[in-house]
Amino acid sequence: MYDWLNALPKAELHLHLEGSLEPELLFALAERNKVTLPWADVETLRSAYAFNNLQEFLDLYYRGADVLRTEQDFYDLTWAYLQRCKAQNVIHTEPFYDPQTHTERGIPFEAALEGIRAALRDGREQLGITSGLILSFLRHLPEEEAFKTFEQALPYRDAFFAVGLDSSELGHPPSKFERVFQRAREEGFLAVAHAGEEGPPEYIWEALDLLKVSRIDHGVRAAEDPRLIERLVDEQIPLTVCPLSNTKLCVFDDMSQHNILQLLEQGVKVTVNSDDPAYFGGYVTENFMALHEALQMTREQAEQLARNSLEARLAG
Ligand code: ES4
Ligand code: ZN
Repeated sequence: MYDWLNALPKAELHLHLEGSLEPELLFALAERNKVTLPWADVETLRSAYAFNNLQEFLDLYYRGADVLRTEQDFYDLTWAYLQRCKAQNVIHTEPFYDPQTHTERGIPFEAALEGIRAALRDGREQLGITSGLILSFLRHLPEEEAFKTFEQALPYRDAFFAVGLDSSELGHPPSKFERVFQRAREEGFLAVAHAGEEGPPEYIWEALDLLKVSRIDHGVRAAEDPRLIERLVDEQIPLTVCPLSNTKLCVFDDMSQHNILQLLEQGVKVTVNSDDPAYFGGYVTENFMALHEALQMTREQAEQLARNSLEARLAG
């Protein structure tokens, strides 16, 4: 089944480039940049990948991202991810990156964006993988900081096609970013947002009505609101669901509790994605495989999920 799932042509629509930083590359970059790490070795770091909630994960994710310093580092990170795409027949990807994770540490805005852009271009030319980059705002920071980040990005407007919203969800509703998203849309960018991962269905309504997003990232808590499900089905609004992420961050106690196949059978346009594969135990194929093992996902369901991912593309 693994090989069959791996061979399905797929698009990945929910992937944080910083979350694809494997421990081996993290240690290599730390050495290259003379960064001292709090973990003795790769195994010690891997053993720290146990989380009770989103915030515990984010604390480690931001700590890990500190080894990313130069344009070459961002190139190497993105290129390594694209190699994984190639190996799993991911023919199209729309990754996020968080500029503020890096500018807050004094890394020049251009270093991250130029390194990522160059790798995505080489991915198109050398691997045949199409892509579009999503510039994502950190929602735990003030809207004013998101505005500054967007203004910094405008001179590089050809490098990304959409804005996104991620980081700590609870207490930071989409409404906090209504104005910066309006500005981005006026400049011609599409919008997506994480909503309904840990946050309530109301946050999904806000993302749709106030931020006017084209997709919802996660969105699994929509299941608590029948009217919202009806809307998602009527308007065929895609959800970028991340099964291994949801179990690693205790959104569901166990994969057998995951609701993605129920949403699929209700007619919601759900897709399968890896989120932060280096931290959550696998790339897209491993996420499909987990659904097969825990939920007896059929080949027909897998084909529908893969088809949904291709249909939910927004870039290219
Ligand atoms: C994230 Cl799983 C998740 N949720 C929200 N923000 C994130 N940034 C990276 N991974
Ligand atoms: Zn995410």
